[in-house]
Amino acid sequence: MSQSVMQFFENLWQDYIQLTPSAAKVHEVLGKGRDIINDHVAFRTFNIAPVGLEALAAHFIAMGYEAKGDYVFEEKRLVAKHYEHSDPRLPKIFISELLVESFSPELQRIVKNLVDQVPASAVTAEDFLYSGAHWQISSTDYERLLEESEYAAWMAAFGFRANHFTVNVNELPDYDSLEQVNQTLKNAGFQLNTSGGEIKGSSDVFLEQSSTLADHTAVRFSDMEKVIPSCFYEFAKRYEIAPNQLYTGFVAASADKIFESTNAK
Ligand code: OOG
Ligand code: NI
Repeated sequence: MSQSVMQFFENLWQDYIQLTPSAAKVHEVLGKGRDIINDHVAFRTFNIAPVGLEALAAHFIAMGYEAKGDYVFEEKRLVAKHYEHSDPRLPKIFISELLVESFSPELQRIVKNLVDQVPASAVTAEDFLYSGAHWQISSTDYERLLEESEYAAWMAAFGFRANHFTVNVNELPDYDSLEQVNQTLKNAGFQLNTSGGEIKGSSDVFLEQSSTLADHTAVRFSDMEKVIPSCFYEFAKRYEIAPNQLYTGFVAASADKIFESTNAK
């Protein structure tokens, strides 16, 4: 018997806050004990079978989600899709995949070696989206990936799990603007991602976004332990595209900067 959608998101959240202790603190600071509604959850992967974007999406399609938007990130050599559920209480899902073939032969070799270690049965298992890394990687290979793609390095270290949850600022009592949310977070000691400015997007593109810089966590590589950036929290405020109809898509130019929330510097 498969787990309920509620149980799935609870398991996903528990895995995420283990790597991202500041997420629980974000909820305390912004929610003051009340429930926080999430706008979306984001996942990353490599475009290599059996772990391509569609293999991750299949889990959400099975829960009743539908594919909506397509996005291309030329410089980062990524593509992404977003998914929505007819139940408005369920978060949107943003899944990206790295176009591995467009990188150096060495990066391709390292990444293919990781993906080769993933059993096909793990990908369809109900815990796949919070199952982490199914491989061993050395810190030197991690550093090698980092030279070409921060995204590839993050995937190699952390594998399959939520990269970030996103507070739905429209549903947040006490806050009218994303500026106010950011100020509260900074007053509480959080560091925000300033790439592209603290607020990415505007009412002109119907979406404003900001994010914390990723927490740091100790990862056990095959040769040594290293403290590296893990996951972050995002904040999104949506604007109406028609009366009583909020924009539900993403904005590639803003997303391009949100990806950088897991950069080491
Ligand atoms: C995804 C970055 C894009 C958004 O909301 O635009 C994104 C990532 O960092 O994996 O989440
Ligand atoms: Ni996001």
